[in-house]
Amino acid sequence: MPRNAPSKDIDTSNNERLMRYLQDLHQADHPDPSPEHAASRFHTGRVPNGRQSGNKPRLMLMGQRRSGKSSISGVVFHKLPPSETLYLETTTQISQSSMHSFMDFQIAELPGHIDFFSPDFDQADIFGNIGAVIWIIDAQDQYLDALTQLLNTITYLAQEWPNINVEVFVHKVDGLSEDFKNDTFRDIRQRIQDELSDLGYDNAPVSFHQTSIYDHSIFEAISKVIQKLLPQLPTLESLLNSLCSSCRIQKAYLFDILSKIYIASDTSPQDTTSYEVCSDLIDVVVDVGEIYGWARPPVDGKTGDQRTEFNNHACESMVTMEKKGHKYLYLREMNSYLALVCIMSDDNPMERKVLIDYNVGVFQEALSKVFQWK
Ligand SMILES: Nc1nc2c(ncn2[C@@H]2O[C@H](COP(=O)(O)OP(=O)(O)OP(=O)(O)O)[C@@H](O)[C@H]2O)c(=O)[nH]1
Ligand SMILES: [Mg+2]
Repeated sequence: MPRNAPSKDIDTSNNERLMRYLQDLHQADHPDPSPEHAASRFHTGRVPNGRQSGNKPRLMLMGQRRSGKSSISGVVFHKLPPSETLYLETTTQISQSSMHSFMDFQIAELPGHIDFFSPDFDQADIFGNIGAVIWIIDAQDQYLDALTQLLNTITYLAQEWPNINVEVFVHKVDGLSEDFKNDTFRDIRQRIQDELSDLGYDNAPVSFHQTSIYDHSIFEAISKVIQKLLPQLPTLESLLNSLCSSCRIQKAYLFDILSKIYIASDTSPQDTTSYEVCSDLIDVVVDVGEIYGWARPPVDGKTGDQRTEFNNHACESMVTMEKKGHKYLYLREMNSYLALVCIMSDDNPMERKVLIDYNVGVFQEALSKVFQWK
């Protein structure tokens, strides 16, 4: 489907607005620390560690034995079916794996029995270029010992590696009743926060998530962990907000197709169902694409596999609209690795398809500039 030419009812001022966001890109990477800039709407959180890790989000999984570290890494990054994690063997050494997708995610597992405080370990080697430590707590087991270890790790990291985010996954919540799950989560969070404030670490960068490999929660939690490591996040959020308001989109996600991690979404409140439904749509499109897909035509002499592939004709035609309840889902590939997936509200978006196509095209162009691809 060829790119639609702008018509008179198209919001062309949007283009200028998007370009203005992009002009602030250098600031998104290096924010001005002065108070008036600190509150800038281009920055939603702490400036992450993306730069020094060469824009490769590097994660370290930690936690007690059998807490589920290898399972998480297998399910999220290697497409291991959750039921097969039952047969995983104990990890004995620090193991590293990576996934080559839109970004090269890198994930390492530090086995529970390894004491990284011991002088035998080169801590700089382990933590030197890590963006986030994900600490897994088995919510189905006794967790008091794990909390003590977690506290030691947080205080150590806060002193030695203050740029590392600590993400606590209260894991295996699938086996718990709704009430017990929430009580356990609150109890763990409260204990850690109380201890940290007693020790004077109120501002330690610690976040908590409820996860399970048997549903979407693990993908959603990892998405949030990775987003914090992306220097481009505030810009992407602004672009998605702008797209949502110009096309009356309820919720928009930018997904990494292979891993189903979303690297950004607009900043309106979200619920897990929205993520689930969008992520399922990707599965459907990928499956259908495998059966009925076609080889991407070369663009300017480049093959469809190259990451610089933006605006080719194939991704223009990857549009799916689906009615589900009162909502419409819209998916369009941005390049071979990224897809924009949106939930639209009740009125039929087919009626303003031209407007949506045009604005999504502008968004796609903006993306290519954010990631400096041609
Ligand atoms: N119910 C449930 N079980 C899980 C979940 N995640 C992992 N498990 C199970 O937990 C057990 C241990 O998982 P592993 O991934 O081997 O744990 P680990 O932390 O790597 O263990 P070590 O390498 O021995 O330190 C396996 O039997 C998994 O099937 C989950 O979300 N829910
Ligand atoms: Mg393991």
